Amino acid sequence: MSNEKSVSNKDKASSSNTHLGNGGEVHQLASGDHSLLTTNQGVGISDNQNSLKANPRGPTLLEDFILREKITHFDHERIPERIVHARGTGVHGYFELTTSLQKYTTAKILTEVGTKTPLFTRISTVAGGSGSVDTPRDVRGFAIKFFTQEGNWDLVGNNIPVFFIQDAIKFPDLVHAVKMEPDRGFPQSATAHDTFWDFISLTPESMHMVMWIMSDRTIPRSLRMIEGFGVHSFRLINESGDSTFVKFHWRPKLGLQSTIWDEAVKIAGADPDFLRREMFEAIEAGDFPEWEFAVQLFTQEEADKFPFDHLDATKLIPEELVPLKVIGRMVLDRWPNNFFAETEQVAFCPSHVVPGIDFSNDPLLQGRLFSYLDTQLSRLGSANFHQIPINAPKCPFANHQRDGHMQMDQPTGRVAYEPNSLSTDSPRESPKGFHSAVVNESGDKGRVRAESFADHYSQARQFFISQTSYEQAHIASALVFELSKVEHLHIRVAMVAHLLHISEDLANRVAKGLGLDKMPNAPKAAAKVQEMPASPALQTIGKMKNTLQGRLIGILVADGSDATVINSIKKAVIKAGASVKVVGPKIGGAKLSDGSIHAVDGQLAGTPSVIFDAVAIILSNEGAKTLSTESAVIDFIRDAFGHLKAIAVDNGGEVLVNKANITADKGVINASDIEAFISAAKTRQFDREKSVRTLA
Ligand code: HDE
Repeated sequence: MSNEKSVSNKDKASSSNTHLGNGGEVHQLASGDHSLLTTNQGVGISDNQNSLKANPRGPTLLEDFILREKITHFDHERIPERIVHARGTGVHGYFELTTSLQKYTTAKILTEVGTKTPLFTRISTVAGGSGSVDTPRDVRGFAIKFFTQEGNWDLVGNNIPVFFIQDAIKFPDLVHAVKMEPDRGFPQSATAHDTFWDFISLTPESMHMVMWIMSDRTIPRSLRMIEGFGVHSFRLINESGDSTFVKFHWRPKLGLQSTIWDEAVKIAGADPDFLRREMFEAIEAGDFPEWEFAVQLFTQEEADKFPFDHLDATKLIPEELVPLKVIGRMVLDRWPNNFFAETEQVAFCPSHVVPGIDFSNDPLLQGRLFSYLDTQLSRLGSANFHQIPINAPKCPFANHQRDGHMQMDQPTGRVAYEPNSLSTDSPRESPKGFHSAVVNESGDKGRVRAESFADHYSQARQFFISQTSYEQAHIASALVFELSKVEHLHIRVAMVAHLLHISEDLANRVAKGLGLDKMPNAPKAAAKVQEMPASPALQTIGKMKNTLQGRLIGILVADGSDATVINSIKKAVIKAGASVKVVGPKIGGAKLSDGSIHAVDGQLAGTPSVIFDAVAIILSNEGAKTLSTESAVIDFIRDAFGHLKAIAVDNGGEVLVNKANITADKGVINASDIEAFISAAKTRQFDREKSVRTLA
């Protein structure tokens, strides 16, 4: 991070007096030093500070069309927020194919190696409103709109490869259960309440997803450090019309990284926009987030042999069974010009696919194919939402759909139908267009759940046994935390009963953590629980990268701090790929040992250690003495320690570490040993955890 605040690219680019036209081009309203402020009719405004009054102290006149236009527009500034995934961060970028899937599909985006396809990605939480915090325990939405040469392809996934339910008809109930309870209007953006766990305890098919949401996957450190999954099986269709099943995966270049739960809670207070800000700062700094794009390809015959049904969205296909094939990469490199116009108005629909890509029969996906188009009509208010610049295809598109609210196009000619003989150049159907896979469907119609969907516990068990012991403890503790917020005992008991099918050890730990006096009986399982081999690919810690890339180091300084030590730490960690922010008691800077004034990026009270991956406490003895009565400093150190971070200290720093009552371990390092600090800062001190909190 730079110490001098300069005008960012964003500041330079923004201009309140320009309007983006439909095609995205900028229209200057007027030339000269200052553009003329006008009404929406282009009438110049001479006074934007005072409304029109009958006399200087008299009533405001209805005649004031400038006031009325301005207030009316303001009154209508909001559109309905998304029912789920309301809180999101959007970024522009591109997709580049590195390996052709020509054998499997005709979709050019998956066959033309080297082509860069523009895209817009929106990463979101699910449960909270649009103004909710960034760091609740929640699934992250991972939605990508590819603007391909053959039309828009929306891959609307999550950062977890499975889902809560098997059938779309259950979605409104799931969402009503997780959202704020309707009588009291809380809790916001939290699963830790009765209605959520009541629904879950009565929905055994959710158990696999429950393991994932109770794991560290739902408390990511950065939006750049999460995976993405298309979740459902899709189909690819090739030139000969043959189809192959496919699952889509995104793997972050920076690896995975999660927070500690206590840290996530404290970040919510320190910086509600933490993840959005982190993404923004990375992009502004030119440190562009990148993901590998990978596929799992399999045939119907292979699928028939899987010990689960791949059409069931509560199941994943272990990488050991069908390996991932990396075929491309996504780079996010441009922050939107305007949050509302782009991030808010972007309208993802899983039904947006291009020729060569098709749907599977997954009943959850089938329901989604209806829902998203429908929701856009009420959110964006018009069937013409595809004309909004962020939603418009970047390839030519033409048909005979006409008129409607907020129509921006002016189609010419008398022909608005097909087939026709009156026009030679109006759009017509063509064999080059979209084809569905040819699939033979037969069987009895009915409201039924396939027998092959009956196994609700085997993959939940596989997930749990695949985790490191640290992660297992986090899952057990998250369950204890969440269920401790549930008021009804029978719900807590019912959940523990389900856990017995997943892992007796887990059930015991949670029961103990909840203080249950006796272990309930496990509910009857609809299918026998299968023993599946551990899959290390399901871990989070195992996918953490041993790197400082993407990590943020905080250096706490005060007047008198040693300039040489500070500068050498800064230099070394930046060289290793990290960013640095300096924290001090005063935003005006700190006068260091050599007399220089070092700029400060954050004032102590507003910049707790939770926002950093590792910290250095560099203080003179005098500085340490002055700060020793500041609870913010003690919290800074205690939290860094409690959140398993590396801490570098010089003599002054050590005084405060002692004052914070911390028993130093190998993650507390003398600031002179920069190499040791860098190596510890690349990870977390997971072994320390048992000394700082009781985990279940
Ligand atoms: Fe969604 N979901 N969803 N969902 N979903 C929406 O569409 C829905 C599901 C996902 O950044 C809504 O535009 C149903 C699975 C993401 O704008 C809505 C079902 C997965 C986003 C909707 C599901 C998702 C949404 C709300 C069960 C992962 C945010 C606003 C059949 C594969 C996209 C909107 C963005 C948003 C419906 C289940 C991912 C209401 C009915 C499974 C990432 O249409």
